[in-house]
Amino acid sequence: MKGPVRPRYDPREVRVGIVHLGIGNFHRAHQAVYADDALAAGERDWAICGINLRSRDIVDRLNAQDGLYTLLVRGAGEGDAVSGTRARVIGALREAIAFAAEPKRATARLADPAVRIVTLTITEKGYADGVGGAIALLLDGLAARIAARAGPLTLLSCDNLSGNGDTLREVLAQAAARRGDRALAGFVAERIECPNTMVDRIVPATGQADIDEALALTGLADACPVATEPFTQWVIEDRFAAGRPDWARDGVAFVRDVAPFEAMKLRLLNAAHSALAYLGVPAGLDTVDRAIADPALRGFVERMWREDLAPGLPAEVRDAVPGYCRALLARFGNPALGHRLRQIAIDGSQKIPMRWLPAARAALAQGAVPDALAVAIAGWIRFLGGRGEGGEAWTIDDPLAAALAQRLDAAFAADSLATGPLAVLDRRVDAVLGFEPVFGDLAGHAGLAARVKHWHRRLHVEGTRGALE
Ligand code: CS2
Repeated sequence: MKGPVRPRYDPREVRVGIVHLGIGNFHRAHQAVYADDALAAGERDWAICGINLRSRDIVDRLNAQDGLYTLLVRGAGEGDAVSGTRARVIGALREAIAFAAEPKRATARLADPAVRIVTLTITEKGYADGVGGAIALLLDGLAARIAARAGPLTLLSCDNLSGNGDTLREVLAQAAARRGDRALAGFVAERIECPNTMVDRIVPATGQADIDEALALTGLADACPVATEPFTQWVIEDRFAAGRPDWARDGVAFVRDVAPFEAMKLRLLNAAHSALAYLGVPAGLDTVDRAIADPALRGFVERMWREDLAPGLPAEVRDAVPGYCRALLARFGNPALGHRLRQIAIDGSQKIPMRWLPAARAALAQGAVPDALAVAIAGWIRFLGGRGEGGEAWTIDDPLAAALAQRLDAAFAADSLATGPLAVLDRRVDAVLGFEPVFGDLAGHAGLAARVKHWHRRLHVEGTRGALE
């Protein structure tokens, strides 16, 4: 068997220029690979110091193997650019810090003049300012940076939020104002750049099969390999405060405005992912490739794209839509990824407002009811019940799970036996659709509610396949 592709540079001879917050699999299969490319091309100042905010498990595993890990790129089979699995050792992650264990070291890294870019993958919920969170750490780091006169900094959000850079800047500005620190507020206003970015690569959670395959392919025991697809994309607004790697060489697209790309990705890729998860899990489906191979679900996703999601996309990307959707079907169908629907189903309350609701809002504003999106929303509401068509159960992993459960429980009111099961189903729809933290101004929209109730009943009575066929 062929050995792994090793770093084309000596990892001991590079310097940290990027701090990353959130060293999960997505970071290690995306931004870290671009940093690795820059290091390999001879730009030796862009190694990464990764900081994990919550779990220290990944930090310990990485430190035990000098930050080196295997990237497994799995092709879909014949016709794909990659056939079989390719292994590559990534050397870009030179330091890993568990914030909870070493907060001072984390802050000091952010104040290091050699650090010129901070990248973030902290998920949608990470943008709420809280004790021990990323926003608090960033502000501490910026305050230390002011004290050290370490110079300006670029903060690159790599999360699936619309306007992720703008959101980050806004959250930082508000949090700085709450601290009442004028120097800090001034630094946030004038000395940092937060370009918007669109990031794309499908990266499932690591399982034992990945660990075994990494060992088989490379002969190296790796406790934290990452498996991913051949496709990768990064579009960034070219506003950097203190320089950047020459990433255009490595395939990054630098643009003036990311919004059209981000809308296309969130509304076509991520919206479909979430719909497949909430309709597929209750039907007993396990992975994205199985779900998209199901004719009822595939047909539904294509209808949702065609009728509700593609029409409102910005003019700049409209011509690209058919090709993009075709490519997505192939990416979703990659059987080598084993991308679990339950992983995608996590944090629905944070994802749905970015993925489904902008298009729903636009349609409703024009007097049309987005019927396919109503199916998807009904799917989420049924999913929140925690029980599938075959009786299987799951727990809801979502920061707003408790509030949602409370509303759903209240829907099963004292007169439920008298009003009958279908009325209870309708009340569950009202309970969730009326939840403003998710639905905002759409909460309680009568036209939308009527369609969601229709589909929610059908999903319960006929099951996913029956309702969609
Ligand atoms: C997925 C994304 O878990 C999810 O919610 O939709 O992580 C998706 O795989 C990536 O955005 C692909 O770039």
